Amino acid sequence: MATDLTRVKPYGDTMNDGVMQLSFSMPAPYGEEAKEAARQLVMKMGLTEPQIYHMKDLGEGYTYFIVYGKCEHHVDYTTIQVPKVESQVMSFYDINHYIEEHIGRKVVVVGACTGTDAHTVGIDAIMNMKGYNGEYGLERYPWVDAYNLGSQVENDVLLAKALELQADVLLVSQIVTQKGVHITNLTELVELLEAEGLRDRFLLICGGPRISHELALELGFDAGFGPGSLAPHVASYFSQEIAKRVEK
Ligand code: B12
Repeated sequence: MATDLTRVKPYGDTMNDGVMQLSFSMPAPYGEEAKEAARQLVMKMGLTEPQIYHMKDLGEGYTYFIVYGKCEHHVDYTTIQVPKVESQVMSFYDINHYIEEHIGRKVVVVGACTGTDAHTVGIDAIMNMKGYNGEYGLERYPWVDAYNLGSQVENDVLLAKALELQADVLLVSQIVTQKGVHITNLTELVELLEAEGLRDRFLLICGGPRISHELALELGFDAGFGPGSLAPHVASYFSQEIAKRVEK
């Protein structure tokens, strides 16, 4: 039977049974009362027939749960529209050829993980010479001048360096999202650029495990890249976008 995409719901054993799995921790001491608390909570969330599949004592009055339950809701998949980066993804060789042909000079890219965030692996994956997951990073691209400033870079330091290097593109990585710190950092950068009258001077791109293109647009960035991003995704976008601006 064809799936009805206007009424999509989770399934576990059989289509449309609504079964889903949740995992969470609670500040409740491990035991039967904690189990019952988790069961009641899941029912309050609207799931029926909850089963505590797994629970583990996290120590010091905390318990971790994996719970199965039945979801009674469905969504209309056919009405969903999600903003996506629209550029055509090209290969390492095609991107360099494209920049040579359509821009005619090297693209200058300055990247950093900003604020107090010390996670370097994400920005390195995009920028480092050796690359990530089978793809070279931007430092390897002959038609890109890539400068990776590392982590814990303040927004004003990033901006000063970008101006000094005459950057075309700013790449901002945000991994830590506790208390919405990524939103604060990214918003502050946009506000700084706007205050200096420099917002349109750079193509502004952010990335991280909890960044989507939609969120990036909301925050005033030109594009956002989430988990699994690779250098060619980013380079295809910025080279095509800069070429559009050059051709105008
Ligand atoms: C390694 C690691 C560390 C290392 C970092 C070392 C280093 N040099 O980077 C160390 C031990 C230092 C560390 C410290 C901390 N960490 Co840590 N860490 C991790 C861990 C295990 C892996 C992160 C990683 O390297 N992922 C691999 C890379 C390749 O993936 P990625 O970052 O998502 O990047 C990809 C995309 O997101 C995207 N991308 C990322 N950036 C950008 C930028 C641009 C421009 C683009 C286009 C794309 C892009 O492309 C990348 C490639 O596909 C994660 C858990 C996890 N499994 O993710 C926790 C995690 C990120 N850490 C966490 C925390 C809480 C911390 C600490 C606060 C812990 C503490 N209490 O001290 C500190 C924070 C220190 C600080 N000031 O920032 C939490 C964050 C929770 C949250 N919601 O914010 C996580 C999720 C662990 C957890 N589940 O609690 N951490």
